[in-house]
Amino acid sequence: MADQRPQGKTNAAGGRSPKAGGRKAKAAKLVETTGLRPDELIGLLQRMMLIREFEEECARLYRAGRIRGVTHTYQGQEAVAVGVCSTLNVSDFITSTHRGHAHVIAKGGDVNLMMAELLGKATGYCKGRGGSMHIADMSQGILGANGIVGGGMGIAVGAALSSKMLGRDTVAVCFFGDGAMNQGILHEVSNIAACWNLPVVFLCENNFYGMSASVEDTLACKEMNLAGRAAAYDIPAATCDGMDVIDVHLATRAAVERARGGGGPSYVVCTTYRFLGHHVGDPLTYRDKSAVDPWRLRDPIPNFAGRLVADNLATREQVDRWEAEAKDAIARALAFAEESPDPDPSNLTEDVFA
Ligand SMILES: Cc1ncc(C[n+]2csc(CCOP(=O)(O)OP(=O)(O)O)c2C)c(N)n1
Ligand SMILES: [Mg+2]
Repeated sequence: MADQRPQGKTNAAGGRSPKAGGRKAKAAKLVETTGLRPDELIGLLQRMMLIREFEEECARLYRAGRIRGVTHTYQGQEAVAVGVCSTLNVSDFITSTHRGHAHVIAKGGDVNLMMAELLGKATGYCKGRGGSMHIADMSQGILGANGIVGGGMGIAVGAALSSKMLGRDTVAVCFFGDGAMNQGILHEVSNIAACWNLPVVFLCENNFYGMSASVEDTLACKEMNLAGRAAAYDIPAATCDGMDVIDVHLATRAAVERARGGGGPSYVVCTTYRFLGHHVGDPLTYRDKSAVDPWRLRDPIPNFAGRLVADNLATREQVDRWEAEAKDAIARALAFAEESPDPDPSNLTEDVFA
């Protein structure tokens, strides 16, 4: 599991050729194999494109000194956020991480309010006071990004407990990384979630690194993959291809349906890769420069676009147009943020509870 080469399914043409990667038979049956409508499948691609454009803009703004603090972007991992959140209802909950812009966008967050928050504007999600790692939107079940690694775990299990106590059928999905797998709280919440049969999905994004520490160096039991840990709590687990939005959707859907049906918690581990550094300013000295190349060939966006085209669900022209629309939406979000007022210093002590 410590092997960082992507397993199979590589489309050497970067998704441009429908025949590449042995995908054709499956691609021709996307509607049939997923049960999703064509517009829902197209929506997956459009949402991944919107996330990519948002993150590219964030990186530009950070490098230009216009976003302060640290910005962790998500390029390469889009299929995870979108595949997971496409299985959820508005009333379901997610908890997110320090790398959380994509989770928010995929769950229905507003890119205008996000961009305003990143630029520290009064119209932002947290009135410009929180920044990248504190975005939350209760109206969409987004219980918050979190600068504490593993910080969302207890919150997600609390949300799942509330669902159960209130007799609701809502599910909580807890996003976290391979690094967070080693946080102590995961042991505590996994155990209690299993004992109390809570409707929660522990969703691990294995991008092979926690900052500069590789999974290879930090996973004690090499024989057991990350999902194998779930066995200690008698929790069912699945590992899926985190570069394939459909694989993520199907694996998560099974876990969400189990939770909603009273079947209790699950682990889902998505194998993925971050194309860029831990944060935008990371010089990436710990990772071989060429290590990203095979993963870029598996870029979830052009690959899924290629599958939609191969399946006659989209044309190349439509794909290009959707990409342009995503760029436009982010340009509008930036304009909204730029035109928004700065916070008023006289309000500084508002929303301070202690
Ligand atoms: C409790 C805690 N310990 C350490 C850190 C510093 N830190 C920030 S991100 C990170 C790595 C997290 O790795 P992973 O969970 O794999 O997520 P990824 O960054 O790969 O998305 C660390 C150690 C922190 N923010 N919180
Ligand atoms: Mg990681």
